[in-house]
Amino acid sequence: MPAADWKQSVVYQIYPRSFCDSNGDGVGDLPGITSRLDYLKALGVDVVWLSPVYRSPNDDNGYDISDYRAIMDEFGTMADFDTMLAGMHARGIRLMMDLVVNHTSDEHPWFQQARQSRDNPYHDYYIWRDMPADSSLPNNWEAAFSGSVWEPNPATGEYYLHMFSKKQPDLNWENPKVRQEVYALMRFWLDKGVDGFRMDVINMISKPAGLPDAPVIRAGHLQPSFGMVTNGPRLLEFLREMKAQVLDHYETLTVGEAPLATIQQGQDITNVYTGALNMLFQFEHMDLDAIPGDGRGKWALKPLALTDLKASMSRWQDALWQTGWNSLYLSNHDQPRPVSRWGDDGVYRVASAKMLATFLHGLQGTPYVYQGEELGMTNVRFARIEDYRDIETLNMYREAVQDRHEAPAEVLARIHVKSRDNARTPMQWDATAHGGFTTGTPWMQTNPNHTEVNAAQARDDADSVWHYYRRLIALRKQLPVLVEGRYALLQPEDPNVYAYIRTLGDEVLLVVCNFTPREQVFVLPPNVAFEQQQLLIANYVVNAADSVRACTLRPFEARMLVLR
Ligand code: TEU
Ligand code: CA
Repeated sequence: MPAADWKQSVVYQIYPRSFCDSNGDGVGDLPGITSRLDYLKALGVDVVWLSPVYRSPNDDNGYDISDYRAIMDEFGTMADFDTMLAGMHARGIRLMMDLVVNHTSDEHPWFQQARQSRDNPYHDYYIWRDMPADSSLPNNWEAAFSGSVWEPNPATGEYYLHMFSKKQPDLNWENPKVRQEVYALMRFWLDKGVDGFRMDVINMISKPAGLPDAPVIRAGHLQPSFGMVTNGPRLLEFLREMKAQVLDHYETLTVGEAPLATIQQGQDITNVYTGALNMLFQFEHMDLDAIPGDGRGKWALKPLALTDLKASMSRWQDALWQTGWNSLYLSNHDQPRPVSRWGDDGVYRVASAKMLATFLHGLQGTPYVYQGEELGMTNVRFARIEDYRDIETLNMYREAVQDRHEAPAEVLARIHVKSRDNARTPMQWDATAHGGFTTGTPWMQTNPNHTEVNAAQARDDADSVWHYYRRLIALRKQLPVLVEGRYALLQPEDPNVYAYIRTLGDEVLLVVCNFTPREQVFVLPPNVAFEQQQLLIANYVVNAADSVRACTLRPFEARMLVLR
């Protein structure tokens, strides 16, 4: 896709299981999405990222695929898919499918074959190690959803590698047949008219030779291992091959999910001349409210320091300037709701949701809106672990309570803050039962606050978070400075207010965001000279005479202005 137009794009992520149920079985589906395309059109987004809808036993809600060319029965048929895609294109909305090829489901025919014998032609599609007589593990790697990454396969007397659940065996990308299989299934969807891919944990596909032990950072045998596989020796080679053999032959938009991505990796992979993908999802800002190096990972909670967020976002804004391109996101189906995480989901829910959107959409890159974010949907605090569904959450709870004998209430409190299920409660369309998501019983309970927080209410209220997102998204289409302007941080040490400028020629865009529930005084540094100020958008009524040179910001107040 010519850079010119996707650089103005705003992407909307749909988590199909929780978006809209059309047939009352309590599970979202493709006809449900099709029935809501006018909602997306009205919001103004022009690209949809659709989380996986392929055939899957749903061990990890679709990120465990058993047939890459078939639609999961619960979500509908291929005809439903074609109707949805045609509906999107008719509204000028493009579709990015989720490409999950670091691993397959263990129910995929490739793995079903591979696990039968060592000389099965599919055996080398996966990663195996001999299982010694004492069953000792090949290395000390812990899987993402707890436990070892190695699962026994008695039929061949081996272990197979799975970085995620044991029903998600990793593919062996060293095997050229595996790569050709992936390129062929990408062409299948691109030939159907799909416009690009979000690529799941794509920086994990090249494993280090010898699969050496991970550094020991905590007691016990198993150690966090993501860092061992997220920058493999042949990663760039594989991605460049994918580009040459597939992406270059179509107009595509691509974003690679890259846990633990470094600035160097971001520059290498998104470099417009020598890279392979349009942008990456890097996670630096997503880890800022976890204690670094703590063996409990994201569950080791610590408050966000705004100066850390400024430093991280500024590093990526500066590093990819004019060479690569950033993705901009605060939430997705793996992260808690931003307004609960970094805003205030009580009295300042609306103001802080708008502030976080202003902060994010003012930056250089492609903004992503995760379903419900445009309504200011919040985290859910289910009282019982039985109400949770996410494999990562349930495995963590079981291990913490049963193996480490931690107090269930304490573990549940951490789940309330960081569980992926916070993002996966059904979409809140209206104030009726189950938020109008289904006429049946939802696969997961709807957040009880759907009676206040819902799309119908938001669209009727011109001052809602929804209409604020609609205006922000429209600005990106109107203002070249928002797309091309050079980013510069102001007052890096201020722990309460995040202010930055974007400059394009003699046009300066100023974004000022109060990240606190208290009033804050803001004084513009004298080196930001201007004669006129034009307010573009703000989440409070601002008196036109109120100069941004020095002003008092109300709780979570945000302003975006053009200075000339
Ligand atoms: O997520 C990869 C990933 O980094 C997450 O596992 C993340 O670390 C974790 O969820 C944070 O809590 C991708 C998909 O987005 C995720 O839904 C899948 O579970 C995972 O890959 C495996 O496919
Ligand atoms: Ca359904």
